[in-house]
Amino acid sequence: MNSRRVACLASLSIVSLACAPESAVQFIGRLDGGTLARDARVDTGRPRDLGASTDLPITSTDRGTVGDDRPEVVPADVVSIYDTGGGSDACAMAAACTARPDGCEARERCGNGLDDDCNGMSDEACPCLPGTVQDCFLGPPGRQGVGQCRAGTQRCQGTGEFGAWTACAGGLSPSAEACDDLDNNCDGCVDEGLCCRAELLCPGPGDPRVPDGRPFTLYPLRGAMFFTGDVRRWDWTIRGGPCESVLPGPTFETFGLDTRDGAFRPTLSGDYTVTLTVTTGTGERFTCTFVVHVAGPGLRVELCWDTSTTVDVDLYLHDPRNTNPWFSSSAGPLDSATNDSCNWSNCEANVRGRMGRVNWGYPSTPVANCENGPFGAGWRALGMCSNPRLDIDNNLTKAIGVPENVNVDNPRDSESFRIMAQNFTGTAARPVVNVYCGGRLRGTLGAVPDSLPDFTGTPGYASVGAMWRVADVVVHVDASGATTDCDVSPLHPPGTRAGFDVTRNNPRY
Ligand SMILES: [Ca+2]
Ligand SMILES: [Ca+2]
Ligand SMILES: [Ca+2]
Ligand SMILES: [Ca+2]
Repeated sequence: MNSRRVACLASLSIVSLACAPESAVQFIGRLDGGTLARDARVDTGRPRDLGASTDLPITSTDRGTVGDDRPEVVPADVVSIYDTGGGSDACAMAAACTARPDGCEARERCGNGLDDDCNGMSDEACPCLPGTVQDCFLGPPGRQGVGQCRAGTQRCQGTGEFGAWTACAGGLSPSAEACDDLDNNCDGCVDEGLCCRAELLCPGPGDPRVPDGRPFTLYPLRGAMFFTGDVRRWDWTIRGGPCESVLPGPTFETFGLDTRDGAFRPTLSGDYTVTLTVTTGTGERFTCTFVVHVAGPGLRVELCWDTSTTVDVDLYLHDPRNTNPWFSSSAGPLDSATNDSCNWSNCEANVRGRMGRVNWGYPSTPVANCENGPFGAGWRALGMCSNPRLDIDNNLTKAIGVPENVNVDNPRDSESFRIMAQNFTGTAARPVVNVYCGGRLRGTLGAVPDSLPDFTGTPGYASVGAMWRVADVVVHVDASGATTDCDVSPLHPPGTRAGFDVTRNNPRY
Protein backbone atom coordinates (compact mmCIF):
# COMPACT_ATOMS: atom_id res chain seq x y z
CA MET A 1 0.00 0.00 0.00
CA ASN A 2 1.34 3.36 -0.88
CA SER A 3 0.56 5.41 2.18
CA ARG A 4 0.24 8.74 0.49
CA ARG A 5 -0.18 9.48 -3.14
CA VAL A 6 -0.81 13.14 -3.32
CA ALA A 7 -2.98 14.09 -6.21
CA CYS A 8 -1.54 17.50 -6.87
CA LEU A 9 1.57 19.15 -8.14
CA ALA A 10 2.83 20.37 -4.80
CA SER A 11 6.06 19.29 -3.18
CA LEU A 12 5.69 16.02 -1.31
CA SER A 13 7.23 17.27 1.87
CA ILE A 14 4.07 18.47 3.56
CA VAL A 15 0.60 17.03 3.48
CA SER A 16 -1.48 20.13 3.12
CA LEU A 17 -5.21 20.54 3.07
CA ALA A 18 -5.04 21.25 -0.62
CA CYS A 19 -3.33 17.95 -1.34
CA ALA A 20 -5.35 15.31 0.42
CA PRO A 21 -3.99 11.75 0.41
CA GLU A 22 -6.00 9.35 -1.69
CA SER A 23 -5.92 6.60 0.92
CA ALA A 24 -7.60 6.64 4.29
CA VAL A 25 -4.33 6.14 6.17
CA GLN A 26 -4.02 8.19 9.31
CA PHE A 27 -0.67 9.72 10.24
CA ILE A 28 0.42 10.24 13.79
CA GLY A 29 4.11 10.93 13.19
CA ARG A 30 5.84 13.98 11.91
CA LEU A 31 4.38 14.97 8.60
CA ASP A 32 7.68 16.07 7.19
CA GLY A 33 7.82 13.70 4.30
CA GLY A 34 8.78 10.61 6.26
CA THR A 35 12.06 11.69 7.77
CA LEU A 36 12.65 9.81 11.00
CA ALA A 37 14.76 11.12 13.82
CA ARG A 38 17.89 9.02 14.10
CA ASP A 39 20.32 8.51 16.92
CA ALA A 40 23.00 11.09 16.25
CA ARG A 41 25.65 9.33 18.27
CA VAL A 42 25.87 5.72 17.28
CA ASP A 43 26.38 4.27 13.85
CA THR A 44 27.05 0.59 13.77
CA GLY A 45 26.92 -2.59 11.84
CA ARG A 46 26.35 -3.66 8.34
CA PRO A 47 23.05 -4.29 6.70
CA ARG A 48 22.17 -7.86 6.01
CA ASP A 49 19.19 -9.48 4.47
CA LEU A 50 16.40 -8.65 6.82
CA GLY A 51 13.79 -10.18 4.62
CA ALA A 52 13.26 -13.40 6.53
CA SER A 53 12.11 -13.71 10.10
CA THR A 54 14.45 -15.89 12.11
CA ASP A 55 14.06 -17.58 15.45
CA LEU A 56 15.86 -16.13 18.42
CA PRO A 57 18.31 -18.42 20.20
CA ILE A 58 16.05 -18.29 23.22
CA THR A 59 14.02 -21.12 24.64
CA SER A 60 11.94 -19.14 27.06
CA THR A 61 8.26 -19.78 26.70
CA ASP A 62 7.46 -16.36 28.03
CA ARG A 63 7.39 -14.04 25.10
CA GLY A 64 5.37 -11.41 26.86
CA THR A 65 3.37 -9.34 24.48
CA VAL A 66 5.11 -10.59 21.41
CA GLY A 67 2.83 -11.29 18.50
CA ASP A 68 2.86 -14.49 16.53
CA ASP A 69 4.50 -14.85 13.16
CA ARG A 70 1.43 -14.94 11.00
CA PRO A 71 1.56 -12.19 8.46
CA GLU A 72 -1.39 -9.92 8.66
CA VAL A 73 -1.59 -7.31 6.01
CA VAL A 74 -2.61 -4.07 7.52
CA PRO A 75 -6.05 -2.82 6.59
CA ALA A 76 -6.36 0.65 5.15
CA ASP A 77 -7.27 2.25 8.47
CA VAL A 78 -4.32 0.85 10.49
CA VAL A 79 -2.07 3.52 11.87
CA SER A 80 1.45 3.79 10.48
CA ILE A 81 3.82 6.45 11.72
CA TYR A 82 5.59 6.44 8.40
CA ASP A 83 4.77 8.89 5.69
CA THR A 84 6.46 7.29 2.75
CA GLY A 85 4.50 8.45 -0.21
CA GLY A 86 5.99 9.63 -3.43
CA GLY A 87 5.55 13.04 -4.91
CA SER A 88 3.23 14.15 -7.63
CA ASP A 89 3.85 13.25 -11.21
CA ALA A 90 4.99 16.68 -12.24
CA CYS A 91 7.73 15.31 -14.47
CA ALA A 92 7.08 12.93 -17.30
CA MET A 93 9.79 10.48 -16.24
CA ALA A 94 8.28 9.94 -12.84
CA ALA A 95 5.04 8.66 -14.26
CA ALA A 96 6.71 5.42 -15.39
CA CYS A 97 7.56 4.31 -11.86
CA THR A 98 5.16 2.56 -9.52
CA ALA A 99 5.85 2.90 -5.81
CA ARG A 100 6.46 -0.24 -3.79
CA PRO A 101 4.04 -1.29 -1.06
CA ASP A 102 4.91 -0.44 2.54
CA GLY A 103 4.23 -3.94 3.81
CA CYS A 104 2.95 -2.82 7.21
CA GLU A 105 1.28 -5.56 9.22
CA ALA A 106 -1.08 -5.55 12.17
CA ARG A 107 1.41 -7.20 14.55
CA GLU A 108 5.08 -6.99 15.36
CA ARG A 109 7.16 -10.09 14.63
CA CYS A 110 10.21 -10.92 16.71
CA GLY A 111 13.72 -11.68 15.58
CA ASN A 112 13.61 -10.01 12.17
CA GLY A 113 14.81 -6.50 13.10
CA LEU A 114 11.91 -5.01 11.15
CA ASP A 115 9.19 -2.67 12.30
CA ASP A 116 6.43 -4.96 11.07
CA ASP A 117 3.59 -2.97 12.61
CA CYS A 118 5.04 0.39 11.51
CA ASN A 119 4.84 2.00 14.95
CA GLY A 120 8.38 3.39 14.82
CA MET A 121 10.06 0.56 16.78
CA SER A 122 11.67 -2.63 15.50
CA ASP A 123 11.23 -5.83 17.53
CA GLU A 124 9.82 -3.91 20.48
CA ALA A 125 8.75 -6.16 23.40
CA CYS A 126 10.84 -9.00 21.99
CA PRO A 127 13.18 -10.90 24.34
CA CYS A 128 16.89 -11.01 23.49
CA LEU A 129 20.28 -11.95 24.94
CA PRO A 130 21.86 -8.92 26.64
CA GLY A 131 24.88 -7.56 24.79
CA THR A 132 24.01 -9.11 21.45
CA VAL A 133 23.44 -6.88 18.44
CA GLN A 134 21.14 -7.37 15.46
CA ASP A 135 20.57 -5.51 12.23
CA CYS A 136 17.35 -3.53 12.11
CA PHE A 137 15.46 -1.11 9.91
CA LEU A 138 13.39 1.87 10.91
CA GLY A 139 10.85 2.30 8.18
CA PRO A 140 8.07 0.35 6.52
CA PRO A 141 9.29 -3.25 6.02
CA GLY A 142 8.67 -3.07 2.29
CA ARG A 143 11.24 -0.30 1.92
CA GLN A 144 14.26 -1.81 3.62
CA GLY A 145 17.19 -2.29 1.27
CA VAL A 146 15.59 -0.05 -1.36
CA GLY A 147 17.13 3.22 -2.59
CA GLN A 148 18.99 5.08 0.13
CA CYS A 149 17.46 2.94 2.89
CA ARG A 150 19.97 1.03 4.88
CA ALA A 151 19.82 -1.17 7.96
CA GLY A 152 21.13 0.03 11.29
CA THR A 153 21.73 -2.00 14.42
CA GLN A 154 20.11 -2.38 17.81
CA ARG A 155 21.69 -3.73 20.97
CA CYS A 156 20.04 -5.94 23.53
CA GLN A 157 20.02 -3.97 26.76
CA GLY A 158 19.91 -5.50 30.23
CA THR A 159 22.05 -7.50 32.64
CA GLY A 160 19.62 -10.31 33.41
CA GLU A 161 18.96 -13.50 31.49
CA PHE A 162 16.97 -11.65 28.85
CA GLY A 163 16.86 -8.03 27.82
CA ALA A 164 15.08 -5.71 25.40
CA TRP A 165 16.25 -4.18 22.14
CA THR A 166 17.39 -0.57 22.15
CA ALA A 167 16.14 1.77 19.44
CA CYS A 168 17.39 1.01 15.96
CA ALA A 169 20.30 3.36 15.26
CA GLY A 170 22.80 4.10 12.58
CA GLY A 171 20.84 3.16 9.49
CA LEU A 172 19.23 5.38 6.90
CA SER A 173 15.43 5.61 6.94
CA PRO A 174 13.12 6.91 4.22
CA SER A 175 13.16 10.67 3.89
CA ALA A 176 11.44 13.16 1.64
CA GLU A 177 12.29 12.77 -2.01
CA ALA A 178 14.91 15.32 -3.05
CA CYS A 179 16.67 16.14 -6.31
CA ASP A 180 19.80 14.05 -5.85
CA ASP A 181 19.59 11.13 -8.31
CA LEU A 182 18.73 8.90 -5.34
CA ASP A 183 15.53 7.20 -4.18
CA ASN A 184 15.21 8.96 -0.81
CA ASN A 185 11.82 7.64 0.25
CA CYS A 186 12.83 4.13 -0.81
CA ASP A 187 9.73 3.45 -2.86
CA GLY A 188 11.73 2.21 -5.85
CA CYS A 189 11.42 5.49 -7.77
CA VAL A 190 14.20 8.05 -8.12
CA ASP A 191 13.42 11.75 -7.82
CA GLU A 192 9.79 11.04 -8.63
CA GLY A 193 7.50 14.02 -8.78
CA LEU A 194 10.36 16.48 -8.98
CA CYS A 195 11.86 18.37 -11.86
CA CYS A 196 15.55 18.06 -11.13
CA ARG A 197 18.77 19.44 -12.41
CA ALA A 198 21.44 16.78 -12.57
CA GLU A 199 24.02 18.53 -10.41
CA LEU A 200 23.60 16.59 -7.17
CA LEU A 201 24.33 12.86 -7.47
CA CYS A 202 24.09 11.24 -4.04
CA PRO A 203 25.19 7.63 -3.51
CA GLY A 204 23.11 4.93 -1.89
CA PRO A 205 24.19 1.58 -0.38
CA GLY A 206 26.26 -0.51 -2.75
CA ASP A 207 27.22 2.46 -4.95
CA PRO A 208 30.73 1.89 -6.33
CA ARG A 209 31.61 5.50 -5.42
CA VAL A 210 31.39 4.60 -1.71
CA PRO A 211 33.18 1.24 -1.35
CA ASP A 212 33.81 -0.31 2.06
CA GLY A 213 36.78 1.05 4.01
CA ARG A 214 39.32 -0.72 6.19
CA PRO A 215 40.31 0.20 9.75
CA PHE A 216 43.35 2.51 9.86
CA THR A 217 43.20 3.10 6.12
CA LEU A 218 42.66 6.58 4.68
CA TYR A 219 39.21 6.94 3.10
CA PRO A 220 39.12 9.62 0.38
CA LEU A 221 36.06 11.84 -0.04
CA ARG A 222 35.80 13.23 -3.57
CA GLY A 223 33.22 15.99 -3.78
CA ALA A 224 33.18 16.22 -7.56
CA MET A 225 31.72 12.71 -7.69
CA PHE A 226 28.60 13.95 -5.94
CA PHE A 227 28.11 17.52 -7.11
CA THR A 228 28.92 18.80 -10.58
CA GLY A 229 27.79 22.42 -10.31
CA ASP A 230 29.47 25.62 -9.28
CA VAL A 231 30.48 25.41 -5.60
CA ARG A 232 31.45 28.19 -3.22
CA ARG A 233 31.86 26.07 -0.12
CA TRP A 234 32.33 22.36 0.70
CA ASP A 235 31.52 20.91 4.13
CA TRP A 236 32.02 17.29 5.13
CA THR A 237 30.96 15.88 8.49
CA ILE A 238 31.75 12.40 9.81
CA ARG A 239 29.98 10.49 12.57
CA GLY A 240 31.58 7.40 14.09
CA GLY A 241 30.57 4.15 15.72
CA PRO A 242 29.78 2.70 19.17
CA CYS A 243 33.11 3.57 20.82
CA GLU A 244 32.62 7.21 19.92
CA SER A 245 30.77 7.96 23.14
CA VAL A 246 33.22 5.96 25.29
CA LEU A 247 36.67 7.09 24.23
CA PRO A 248 38.08 10.50 25.11
CA GLY A 249 38.74 11.28 21.45
CA PRO A 250 37.08 10.48 18.12
CA THR A 251 37.52 7.10 16.46
CA PHE A 252 38.79 8.71 13.26
CA GLU A 253 41.13 11.40 11.97
CA THR A 254 39.91 13.92 9.44
CA PHE A 255 41.60 15.83 6.64
CA GLY A 256 40.40 18.79 4.59
CA LEU A 257 36.75 18.64 5.58
CA ASP A 258 36.19 22.15 4.23
CA THR A 259 37.59 21.32 0.82
CA ARG A 260 36.31 19.49 -2.25
CA ASP A 261 38.65 16.55 -1.64
CA GLY A 262 38.58 15.61 2.03
CA ALA A 263 39.38 12.33 3.76
CA PHE A 264 39.07 10.47 7.03
CA ARG A 265 41.00 7.66 8.61
CA PRO A 266 38.87 5.35 10.83
CA THR A 267 40.57 3.55 13.70
CA LEU A 268 37.67 1.20 14.35
CA SER A 269 35.30 -1.01 12.40
CA GLY A 270 31.71 0.01 11.95
CA ASP A 271 29.52 2.40 10.02
CA TYR A 272 30.60 6.00 9.59
CA THR A 273 27.90 8.39 8.47
CA VAL A 274 29.22 11.00 6.06
CA THR A 275 27.33 14.17 5.19
CA LEU A 276 28.39 16.45 2.36
CA THR A 277 26.92 19.94 2.18
CA VAL A 278 27.73 22.15 -0.77
CA THR A 279 26.93 25.83 -1.06
CA THR A 280 26.74 27.11 -4.59
CA GLY A 281 27.86 30.45 -5.95
CA THR A 282 24.27 31.67 -5.69
CA GLY A 283 23.96 30.56 -2.07
CA GLU A 284 21.88 27.42 -2.66
CA ARG A 285 22.72 24.49 -0.42
CA PHE A 286 22.63 20.80 -1.32
CA THR A 287 23.24 17.80 0.89
CA CYS A 288 24.14 14.12 0.53
CA THR A 289 24.22 11.71 3.47
CA PHE A 290 25.66 8.23 3.08
CA VAL A 291 27.18 5.47 5.16
CA VAL A 292 30.74 4.23 4.74
CA HIS A 293 31.08 0.71 6.08
CA VAL A 294 34.48 0.05 7.60
CA ALA A 295 35.21 -3.62 7.99
CA GLY A 296 38.04 -6.07 8.42
CA PRO A 297 37.77 -9.76 7.49
CA GLY A 298 37.16 -12.59 9.93
CA LEU A 299 36.68 -12.02 13.66
CA ARG A 300 37.58 -8.64 15.09
CA VAL A 301 37.19 -7.78 18.76
CA GLU A 302 37.50 -4.15 19.82
CA LEU A 303 37.90 -2.92 23.39
CA CYS A 304 37.47 0.68 24.45
CA TRP A 305 37.08 2.17 27.89
CA ASP A 306 36.30 5.52 29.43
CA THR A 307 39.54 5.90 31.40
CA SER A 308 41.83 4.86 28.57
CA THR A 309 44.19 7.79 29.18
CA THR A 310 44.82 6.86 32.82
CA VAL A 311 44.07 3.14 33.21
CA ASP A 312 45.73 0.23 31.41
CA VAL A 313 43.07 -2.33 30.50
CA ASP A 314 44.09 -5.28 28.31
CA LEU A 315 42.17 -7.35 25.78
CA TYR A 316 42.58 -11.12 25.62
CA LEU A 317 41.23 -13.66 23.14
CA HIS A 318 41.42 -17.34 24.11
CA ASP A 319 42.68 -20.18 21.90
CA PRO A 320 39.44 -21.86 20.68
CA ARG A 321 41.03 -25.31 20.87
CA ASN A 322 41.17 -25.55 24.67
CA THR A 323 39.67 -24.19 27.87
CA ASN A 324 42.88 -23.81 29.86
CA PRO A 325 43.06 -21.07 32.51
CA TRP A 326 43.97 -17.60 31.23
CA PHE A 327 47.16 -17.71 33.31
CA SER A 328 49.20 -20.58 34.72
CA SER A 329 48.75 -19.20 38.24
CA SER A 330 47.36 -16.15 39.99
CA ALA A 331 50.88 -14.90 40.61
CA GLY A 332 50.79 -12.03 38.19
CA PRO A 333 50.62 -11.83 34.38
CA LEU A 334 54.34 -11.21 33.92
CA ASP A 335 55.28 -14.66 35.22
CA SER A 336 52.13 -16.65 34.55
CA ALA A 337 51.50 -15.76 30.91
CA THR A 338 50.74 -18.56 28.47
CA ASN A 339 50.10 -18.76 24.76
CA ASP A 340 46.55 -20.01 25.32
CA SER A 341 45.45 -16.44 24.76
CA CYS A 342 46.36 -13.64 22.37
CA ASN A 343 47.29 -10.49 24.28
CA TRP A 344 49.78 -7.65 24.63
CA SER A 345 52.68 -10.01 25.41
CA ASN A 346 52.53 -12.39 22.44
CA CYS A 347 50.33 -11.00 19.70
CA GLU A 348 51.68 -7.63 18.53
CA ALA A 349 54.08 -7.06 15.65
CA ASN A 350 56.88 -6.74 18.20
CA VAL A 351 56.57 -9.57 20.70
CA ARG A 352 57.54 -8.52 24.22
CA GLY A 353 56.59 -11.54 26.32
CA ARG A 354 58.86 -14.45 27.19
CA MET A 355 56.59 -17.01 25.48
CA GLY A 356 57.25 -15.90 21.92
CA ARG A 357 54.56 -15.29 19.30
CA VAL A 358 51.27 -17.08 19.74
CA ASN A 359 50.67 -19.82 17.15
CA TRP A 360 47.24 -21.48 16.90
CA GLY A 361 47.79 -22.92 13.44
CA TYR A 362 46.27 -20.13 11.36
CA PRO A 363 48.12 -19.15 8.18
CA SER A 364 49.39 -15.61 8.02
CA THR A 365 47.47 -13.23 5.76
CA PRO A 366 48.62 -10.51 3.33
CA VAL A 367 50.33 -7.55 4.95
CA ALA A 368 47.70 -5.28 3.43
CA ASN A 369 45.36 -6.47 6.18
CA CYS A 370 47.45 -4.86 8.93
CA GLU A 371 50.11 -2.58 7.48
CA ASN A 372 48.05 0.58 7.99
CA GLY A 373 47.54 -0.02 11.69
CA PRO A 374 49.39 1.83 14.42
CA PHE A 375 52.28 -0.65 14.26
CA GLY A 376 52.07 -1.23 10.55
CA ALA A 377 55.80 -0.71 10.13
CA GLY A 378 56.41 -3.74 12.32
CA TRP A 379 54.10 -5.89 10.22
CA ARG A 380 55.62 -4.59 7.00
CA ALA A 381 59.04 -5.61 8.31
CA LEU A 382 57.64 -9.10 8.93
CA GLY A 383 56.02 -9.10 5.50
CA MET A 384 52.73 -10.53 6.74
CA CYS A 385 49.89 -10.27 9.23
CA SER A 386 49.87 -13.05 11.80
CA ASN A 387 46.64 -14.56 13.10
CA PRO A 388 45.59 -13.90 15.73
CA ARG A 389 47.14 -10.47 16.25
CA LEU A 390 46.75 -7.36 18.36
CA ASP A 391 46.88 -4.02 16.56
CA ILE A 392 48.09 -2.11 19.55
CA ASP A 393 48.50 -2.34 23.32
CA ASN A 394 47.27 0.77 25.08
CA ASN A 395 49.60 0.56 28.07
CA LEU A 396 49.72 4.33 28.66
CA THR A 397 53.30 4.44 27.33
CA LYS A 398 53.32 2.80 23.95
CA ALA A 399 49.83 4.09 23.25
CA ILE A 400 47.34 6.12 25.22
CA GLY A 401 43.65 6.83 24.91
CA VAL A 402 43.17 4.35 22.06
CA PRO A 403 41.14 1.14 21.74
CA GLU A 404 42.69 -2.32 21.61
CA ASN A 405 41.79 -4.69 18.79
CA VAL A 406 42.40 -8.40 18.33
CA ASN A 407 41.92 -9.86 14.85
CA VAL A 408 41.66 -13.36 13.45
CA ASP A 409 41.35 -12.89 9.68
CA ASN A 410 40.76 -16.56 8.95
CA PRO A 411 39.01 -18.44 11.78
CA ARG A 412 37.70 -21.93 11.12
CA ASP A 413 33.97 -22.59 10.93
CA SER A 414 32.20 -23.17 14.26
CA GLU A 415 35.20 -22.28 16.41
CA SER A 416 34.27 -20.72 19.74
CA PHE A 417 36.40 -17.82 20.96
CA ARG A 418 36.23 -16.51 24.51
CA ILE A 419 36.91 -12.82 25.12
CA MET A 420 38.39 -11.44 28.35
CA ALA A 421 39.28 -7.94 29.51
CA GLN A 422 41.79 -7.51 32.33
CA ASN A 423 42.34 -4.59 34.65
CA PHE A 424 45.68 -5.62 36.02
CA THR A 425 46.65 -2.88 38.46
CA GLY A 426 44.55 0.11 37.43
CA THR A 427 41.83 2.17 39.05
CA ALA A 428 38.22 1.99 37.89
CA ALA A 429 37.38 1.44 34.24
CA ARG A 430 34.16 0.82 32.35
CA PRO A 431 35.18 -1.24 29.34
CA VAL A 432 33.01 -1.76 26.25
CA VAL A 433 33.68 -4.68 23.91
CA ASN A 434 32.47 -4.72 20.32
CA VAL A 435 32.44 -7.96 18.35
CA TYR A 436 32.55 -7.84 14.54
CA CYS A 437 32.19 -10.95 12.39
CA GLY A 438 32.81 -10.54 8.69
CA GLY A 439 32.48 -6.80 9.26
CA ARG A 440 29.09 -7.09 10.99
CA LEU A 441 28.61 -5.82 14.52
CA ARG A 442 27.21 -8.74 16.48
CA GLY A 443 27.92 -7.76 20.09
CA THR A 444 28.33 -4.61 22.18
CA LEU A 445 28.94 -5.59 25.77
CA GLY A 446 29.39 -3.32 28.77
CA ALA A 447 27.79 -0.28 27.12
CA VAL A 448 25.87 2.27 29.20
CA PRO A 449 23.64 1.62 31.12
CA ASP A 450 24.92 -1.96 31.39
CA SER A 451 28.41 -0.95 32.53
CA LEU A 452 30.56 -3.05 34.85
CA PRO A 453 29.88 -1.70 38.35
CA ASP A 454 33.27 -2.24 39.96
CA PHE A 455 36.13 -3.10 37.63
CA THR A 456 39.32 -2.08 39.45
CA GLY A 457 42.66 -3.85 39.40
CA THR A 458 44.95 -4.95 42.22
CA PRO A 459 47.85 -2.56 42.95
CA GLY A 460 51.29 -4.02 42.58
CA TYR A 461 52.39 -6.75 40.21
CA ALA A 462 51.75 -9.77 42.40
CA SER A 463 48.41 -10.95 41.02
CA VAL A 464 46.36 -11.17 37.85
CA GLY A 465 43.99 -8.46 39.07
CA ALA A 466 40.42 -8.06 37.82
CA MET A 467 39.31 -10.21 34.89
CA TRP A 468 35.99 -9.87 33.02
CA ARG A 469 35.04 -12.88 30.92
CA VAL A 470 32.99 -11.05 28.35
CA ALA A 471 31.43 -13.48 25.88
CA ASP A 472 31.89 -16.58 23.78
CA VAL A 473 31.75 -16.05 20.03
CA VAL A 474 31.02 -18.93 17.64
CA VAL A 475 31.98 -17.94 14.10
CA HIS A 476 30.30 -18.98 10.86
CA VAL A 477 32.70 -19.45 7.96
CA ASP A 478 31.62 -20.34 4.44
CA ALA A 479 33.28 -22.74 2.00
CA SER A 480 35.50 -20.00 0.60
CA GLY A 481 36.92 -19.31 4.06
CA ALA A 482 35.08 -16.01 4.52
CA THR A 483 33.54 -15.27 7.91
CA THR A 484 29.89 -14.52 7.32
CA ASP A 485 28.43 -14.14 10.80
CA CYS A 486 28.68 -15.36 14.38
CA ASP A 487 26.69 -16.05 17.53
CA VAL A 488 27.62 -14.04 20.61
CA SER A 489 26.81 -15.47 24.03
CA PRO A 490 27.38 -13.16 26.99
CA LEU A 491 28.99 -14.83 30.01
CA HIS A 492 27.70 -14.84 33.58
CA PRO A 493 29.26 -16.12 36.81
CA PRO A 494 29.29 -19.94 36.84
CA GLY A 495 25.92 -21.36 37.78
CA THR A 496 24.04 -18.11 37.24
CA ARG A 497 22.08 -16.60 34.38
CA ALA A 498 22.72 -12.94 34.99
CA GLY A 499 25.45 -10.44 35.82
CA PHE A 500 29.08 -10.04 34.76
CA ASP A 501 31.62 -12.82 35.20
CA VAL A 502 34.29 -10.74 36.94
CA THR A 503 36.88 -12.22 39.32
CA ARG A 504 39.82 -10.89 41.32
CA ASN A 505 43.11 -12.79 41.36
CA ASN A 506 41.55 -15.87 39.81
CA PRO A 507 42.97 -17.06 36.45
CA ARG A 508 40.27 -19.64 35.64
CA TYR A 509 38.86 -19.97 32.13
CA1 LIG B 1 7.10 -2.24 15.62
CA1 LIG C 1 9.88 -7.07 13.99
CA1 LIG D 1 11.44 7.70 -4.39
CA1 LIG E 1 15.88 11.74 -4.82
